[in-house]
Amino acid sequence: MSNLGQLIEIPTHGDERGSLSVAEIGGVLPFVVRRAYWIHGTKPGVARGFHAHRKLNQFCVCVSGSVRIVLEDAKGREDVFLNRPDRGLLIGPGVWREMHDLSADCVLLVLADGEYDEADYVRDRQKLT
Ligand code: T46
Repeated sequence: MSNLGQLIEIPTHGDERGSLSVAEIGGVLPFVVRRAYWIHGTKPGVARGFHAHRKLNQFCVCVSGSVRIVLEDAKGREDVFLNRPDRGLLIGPGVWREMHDLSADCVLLVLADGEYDEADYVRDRQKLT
């Protein structure tokens, strides 16, 4: 369960060949994807993130390995563990995020509703409202 983010089961088609998971607008995706990036090859013991976004919505899928994502806002803080390619985490604006304990094989795919914009980042935790 998550209150600060939304954990979403991704429709997955399995057959004798394996599995295929789908994230599409009108399905699990509440926004049109304008950017995709993925985090991989993280060095042992390294944590990432440590910011919130002013407007950006993102859908994160750990397509390989595992990661612990810490979410925080002015009301609380929680851990979300991602380790399945058929589950996504929706994170909206105003939520602080940190990525910890990324496994060596972790590939974290992030789908976003906006282009990269440094002005959208909130890097001072005290400014979370
Ligand atoms: C987020 C978490 C989950 C770009 O040039 N374009 C991009 O689209 C992104 C995302 C990053 N960059 C550059 C900016 C930095 O020089 O790539 C470098 C690493 O980015 P950053 O330090 O912001 O990476 P993380 O892992 O701390 O945060 C990223 C996203 O930036 C952020 O939006 O929510 O993953």
